[in-house]
Amino acid sequence: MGNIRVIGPRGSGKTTYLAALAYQPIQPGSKTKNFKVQAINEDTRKLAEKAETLILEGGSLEPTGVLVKTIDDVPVYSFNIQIGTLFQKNQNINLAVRDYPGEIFDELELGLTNPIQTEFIDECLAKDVAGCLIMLTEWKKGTDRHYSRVLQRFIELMDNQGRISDLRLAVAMSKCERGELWPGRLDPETDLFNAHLPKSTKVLKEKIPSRNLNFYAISTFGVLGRNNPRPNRIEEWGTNGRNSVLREANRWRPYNLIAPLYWLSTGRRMRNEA
Ligand SMILES: Nc1nc2c(ncn2[C@@H]2O[C@H](COP(=O)(O)OP(=O)(O)OP(=O)(O)O)[C@@H](O)[C@H]2O)c(=O)[nH]1
Ligand SMILES: [Mg+2]
Repeated sequence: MGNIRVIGPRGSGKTTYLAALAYQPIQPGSKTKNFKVQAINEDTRKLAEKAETLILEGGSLEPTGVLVKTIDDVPVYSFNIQIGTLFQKNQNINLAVRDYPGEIFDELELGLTNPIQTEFIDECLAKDVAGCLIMLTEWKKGTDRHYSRVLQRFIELMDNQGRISDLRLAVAMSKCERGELWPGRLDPETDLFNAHLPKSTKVLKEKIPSRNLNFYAISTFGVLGRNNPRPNRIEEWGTNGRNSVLREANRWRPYNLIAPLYWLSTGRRMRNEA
């Protein structure tokens, strides 16, 4: 079931998110871990290894292939996710996710110019794609305008391909362990998107039917503990908060990695983690 695409600007945490999914860190203190992820192809297993050798050691993954020439140079990760919910036991979701470099997304604002962008769009909007996870990350002044233009363009392209009414969009604020954002995770639509990215939110809500649009907060790094909301990350010096690494590997507990994928592929909502 369900091809899903993960898109979003440079540095929004897409590859790290996929690596965490592939690696699945043990979740200390979690009694409700009700999913199991299995890496299916070789690329995914390698990514899981990177999570283990790099993220756990306090490193940052490389930005994804700036030099890619065609879409085939962009890795596809595939996962099998088994989810048990309260009412349905062990549903299987097969996910094939292509890990695009963020610049393709950022450059949408400029209009489609090069062949790789055309391929990217064709692939994101193909009929067999159930939905896109759009990871956004900035929320300071000025970003909303950029995001809203990119999204406007993306929606135009969805329309051209006849996907306006049958492509789900899960719009997520990544790295939501950041202090200013963390409380907003409980109602991301209101407290993250309406509050910080009002233009972008409006563009989405105007054009996408509400049944196909959902807002999420995600943090691959998470916080230090259930009752300890300090971010489990250290900012890398000189990157203006853009790059971070994990702070305490043995307390690694990502927040909300699965809920958006579950909804994207089934159309059913899963309870967000608290
Ligand atoms: N604070 C915080 N930083 C994160 C999180 N996830 C990833 N990062 C950091 O964000 C930076 C960018 O992460 P990537 O996963 O490379 O981002 P990307 O979206 O794949 O970027 P491109 O491949 O360049 O498009 C790295 O320094 C990561 O360690 C998170 O949950 N919280
Ligand atoms: Mg990447």
